[in-house]
Amino acid sequence: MIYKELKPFPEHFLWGASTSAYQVEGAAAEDGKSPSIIDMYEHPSDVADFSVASDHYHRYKEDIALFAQMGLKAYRFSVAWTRILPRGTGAVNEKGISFYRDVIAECRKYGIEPVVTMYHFDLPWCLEERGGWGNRETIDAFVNYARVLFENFGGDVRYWLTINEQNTMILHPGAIGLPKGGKLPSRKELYQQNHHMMLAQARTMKLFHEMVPQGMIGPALNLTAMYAASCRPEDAIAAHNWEVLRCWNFADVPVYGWYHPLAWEYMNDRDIAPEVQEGDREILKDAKPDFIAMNYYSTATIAASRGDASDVAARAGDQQIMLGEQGVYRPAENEYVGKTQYGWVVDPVGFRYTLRKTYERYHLPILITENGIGAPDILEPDGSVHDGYRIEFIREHLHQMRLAITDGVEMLGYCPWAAIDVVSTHQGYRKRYGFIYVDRDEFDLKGLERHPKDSFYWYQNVIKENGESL
Ligand code: BGP
Repeated sequence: MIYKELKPFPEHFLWGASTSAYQVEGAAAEDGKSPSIIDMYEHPSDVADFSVASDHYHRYKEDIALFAQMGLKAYRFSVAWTRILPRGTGAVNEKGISFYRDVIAECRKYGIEPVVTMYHFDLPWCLEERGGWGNRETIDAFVNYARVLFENFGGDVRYWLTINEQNTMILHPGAIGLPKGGKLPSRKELYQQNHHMMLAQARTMKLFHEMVPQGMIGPALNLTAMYAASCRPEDAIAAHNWEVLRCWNFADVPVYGWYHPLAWEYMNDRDIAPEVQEGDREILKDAKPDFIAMNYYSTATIAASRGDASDVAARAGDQQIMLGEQGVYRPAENEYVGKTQYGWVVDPVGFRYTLRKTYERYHLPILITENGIGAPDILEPDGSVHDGYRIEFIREHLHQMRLAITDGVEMLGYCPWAAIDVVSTHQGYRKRYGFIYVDRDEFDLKGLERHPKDSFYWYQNVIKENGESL
């Protein structure tokens, strides 16, 4: 669609940026925080763990001052459950509450809207030992945690995200990590965990609307439109299979209250459908999100399954993410898109396409909670960092978002990954995403000084002009 004129970005658009607790805070065992599953994961020996990360726990004032200088209108961060409730439930750790209260106050001081993720991959380890998300008691534990958050921060935080990338946790559990000596759950177990997370999320959204009526809450999913590898009808079916199983099945439950019909039949056929107890359907039907939070990095291109083991292959440059499923779909190459040096597809037009499909399906406003490019940025001797590739990446995505807005998609804001350099989920510290460089290496912590990158100044200008020149 070519338009005579592009619509502007909305007046109160949330120009923001994101982080998550375990990737930025450090202080992994300080002030009463207990270990989460993330702290217990086995790290490949050549990448940083999360014990110090970017030391944001001690430097949040300096960091938020820099975010303010960049002009951010929103800062998306996650709360570590293990700081608030070190035993998963029970006694509240006041030091944890006061840390996040200070972070929120610091944001407010500069007019930055805090956007809070309640759960970003980091289940308390003590709950994992009792069966984790496989145990229905974890649903109650999560809702209790939610209540503590709403009681303490509900008055100061308007935008809330329930669970980050539930679809990644269920579909690619190996990408998040494995406990030392542990093994991956079976797919049957994973879809049962998924069902419990869905119930926890639904009960939390309902509670939220009772306790924080002026706020907005939504799930944060990694959404990706799929292309068929050719106009062969079987490729179209396979692309639809994977789009449903990877994306819509995870957003349909919070929005419509039940699983996508295709996904439900697929789970039944493979004997991996969750056990559903009496009352579960009502719980799922009873809750509604106010918006969809979307993490978008890339699209995928899909061909028909050949029905044998050759359907499955590791994602280029990343042995921990397996793509393809026998009898469902196989990954294919796309000559029309780019790739990062980590093998992730770069597809700004696919961003517009994914936004259109998501909005068309749910008719809910969309908040982008992640989008960005990982690269081993170089700190120059004069303290500058020339990350023109990041500027290019974000500029193109924002241009496509503006086209999507012109297409009629309702957008709340854009919080790319990441506000500041953080530890990558499984590829360490050399894979950087931030607008602000943190001077540390994989193992040498150096001085952890902060240096705005070129993208920092570029984004500052974008925010100042409300995206007018994009
Ligand atoms: C998303 C996660 C983030 C972040 C990002 C980049 O899936 O929500 O926590 O890690 O991906 O991925 P990575 O760190 O693997 O490069």
